Amino acid sequence: MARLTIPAQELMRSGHSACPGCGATLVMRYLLKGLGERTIVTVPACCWTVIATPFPTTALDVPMLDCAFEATGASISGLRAAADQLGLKDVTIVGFAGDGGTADIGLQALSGMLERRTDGIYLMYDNEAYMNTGVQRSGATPEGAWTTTTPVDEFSRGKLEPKKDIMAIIAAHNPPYAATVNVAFPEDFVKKVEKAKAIHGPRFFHALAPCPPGWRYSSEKTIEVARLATDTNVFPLYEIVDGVYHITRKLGVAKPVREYLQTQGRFSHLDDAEVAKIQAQVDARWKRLLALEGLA
Ligand SMILES: Cc1ncc(C[n+]2csc(CCOP(=O)(O)OP(=O)(O)O)c2C)c(N)n1
Ligand code: SF4
Ligand SMILES: [Mg+2]
Repeated sequence: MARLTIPAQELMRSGHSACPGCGATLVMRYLLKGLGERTIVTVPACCWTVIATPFPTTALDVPMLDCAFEATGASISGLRAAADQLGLKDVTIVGFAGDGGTADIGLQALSGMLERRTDGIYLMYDNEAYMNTGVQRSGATPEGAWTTTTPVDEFSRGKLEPKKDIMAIIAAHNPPYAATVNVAFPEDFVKKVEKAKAIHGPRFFHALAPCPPGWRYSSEKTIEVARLATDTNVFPLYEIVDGVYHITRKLGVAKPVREYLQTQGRFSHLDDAEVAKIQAQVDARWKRLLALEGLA
């Protein structure tokens, strides 16, 4: 049965500099609730470097290192080696990076960390674009979405290419644990983090992080948008434990993808045919996931 409470301890403070309704702040909050205070966080260039550290303050009650945009995976490995040298065996090292810093420029360092079997956690918070620099498309931006570099005009209909499947890339490295998490389902989120914390080796989270200004919706709707992402099967919740897939939220009948798309201005230009195409893609991905689960 799903647990109905999450740890009360707050390791992320109020007074940070995120936009109202920022999903990425909730991602950090729930991650740290699951990991506890014996944690060191490394963060590359992204919204979160700005959120956490408006000088001379910090929004975190754990140590945080700023690393280069492309270097999160290497930074996790380095911190792990340093912690081991100092005898800090009980400290969890976690990299906290955006989709641009993970699925694009940081992919090589992430792959290296996974291949070296570094004992650390990598979380990609996915707001589906380069938000900190002004909503440019990333490899994780979904097909059809408006961004400032995938405009909607007489030449273009938003992003023309499909979203990169980061979980498939991670799965190909055979880590002991990988999971998707969503801020609309905090019990599921924290439970997965606690489970990952108890495992050794490279672990990965793909976290959905709705972004009001980038996705063009009103800031009080973050949880509604996030919940719809999962309940339409756009962002399924699942874990992969030693190669075995397990879907952690399954509705009898998923909601139509249109319900999710219409909450956000970045999709407001889509016509019926384009929505039907996205629905078909979501259905195909869900079917593939069910098949992967069935392999267990
Ligand atoms: C090598 C390098 N190139 C470009 C930048 C500029 N830059 C800083 S943050 C950022 C976007 C990060 O996007 P993402 O990782 O998705 O995080 P988000 O801003 O969306 O939170 C870019 C391009 C940089 N800091 N370093
Ligand atoms: S731009 Fe988006 S991800 Fe960045 S702080 Fe604002 S809401 Fe959060
Ligand atoms: Mg991003």
